[in-house]
Amino acid sequence: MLTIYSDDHRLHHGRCELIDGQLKPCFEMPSRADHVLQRVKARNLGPVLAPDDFGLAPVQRVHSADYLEFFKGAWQRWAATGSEGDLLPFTWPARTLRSIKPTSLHGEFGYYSFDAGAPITAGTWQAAYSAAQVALTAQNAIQQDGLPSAFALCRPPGHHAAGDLMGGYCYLNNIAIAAQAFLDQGRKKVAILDVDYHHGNGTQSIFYERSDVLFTSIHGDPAIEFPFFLGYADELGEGPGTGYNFNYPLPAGSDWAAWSQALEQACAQIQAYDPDVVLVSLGVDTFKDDPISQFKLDSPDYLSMGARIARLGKPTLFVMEGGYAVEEIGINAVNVLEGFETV
Ligand code: SP5
Ligand code: ZN
Repeated sequence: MLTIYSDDHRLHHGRCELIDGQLKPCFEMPSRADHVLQRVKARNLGPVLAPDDFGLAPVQRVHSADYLEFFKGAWQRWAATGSEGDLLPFTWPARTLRSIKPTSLHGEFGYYSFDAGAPITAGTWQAAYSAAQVALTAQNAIQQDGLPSAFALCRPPGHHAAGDLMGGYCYLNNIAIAAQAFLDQGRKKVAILDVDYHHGNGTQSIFYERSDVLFTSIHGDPAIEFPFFLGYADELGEGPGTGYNFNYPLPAGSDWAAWSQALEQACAQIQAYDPDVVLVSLGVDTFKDDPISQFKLDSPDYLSMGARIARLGKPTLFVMEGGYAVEEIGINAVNVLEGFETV
């Protein structure tokens, strides 16, 4: 399988996040991508190529112009104040407050984010821009070159980012940008399968009122798990999108037996939809030793996951999302890709 990868991910390295009442080093760190790349090479998965540059136009198909302008310019505004720490938001337009856009940097950051889990550093824009290009280049390999599958080794991840919101370690929604590119290049129906431990709230929201993108997600029950405020089973889409959104929230402690039942249901929906292409939000934070998650998948389970996805029989784009057990992230992610290739 072809892998697309850019070293630019290193330009994004947030210092700390608030977790269990403590400031800890960011779990979403550069070594994550290094371990995945190492494993891709160690297993001879296939060629590794740098991304092409498709510019901002395909990114603007998913993210609003004002959001992109804020994100692109935020660090300069922050640096101009003489500040050196990461730029972090701390006030959001929650209930009783107005969703208006203030003019100050921190006011605007609150407007364009939903948590404090997406720090902006000097290189965050460039890293996120390149991650989107990684996804677009892998998309292009399937769409233009006719490859049956490809792996976009994106970092930072993307599935929590909505059209004008960052959060949950995500800035640009790499998989949504790739899905929209398929549609803009003539595909009629695309299905997204989000297997990250966390609900893909950004991706869901971007396509919630549309029938040309089927969104399915298996994740920790939001009643007890981040992102808390989206990802419930009764969210089925809206307007023309009604019936094109399926969430499979699972309890803490879910193992492969429970998880794979949800996968069967998601796959049945995807099969019934009969998409032209399948895109997988590939998070491996479902792993039993993940430091921030509560599922119990083991490394061999990821081989089975990949094999099941392959049996959908569709061109498939894998897009890297979460996974924080850094030593095993490469083994688990590449197991999905190798399991896919055994079918
Ligand atoms: C892309 C992705 O996987 N983003 C995940 C963002 C999760 N941020 C909130 C983490 C809260 C974890 N709380 C667990 C406490 C463990 N003791
Ligand atoms: Zn996750």
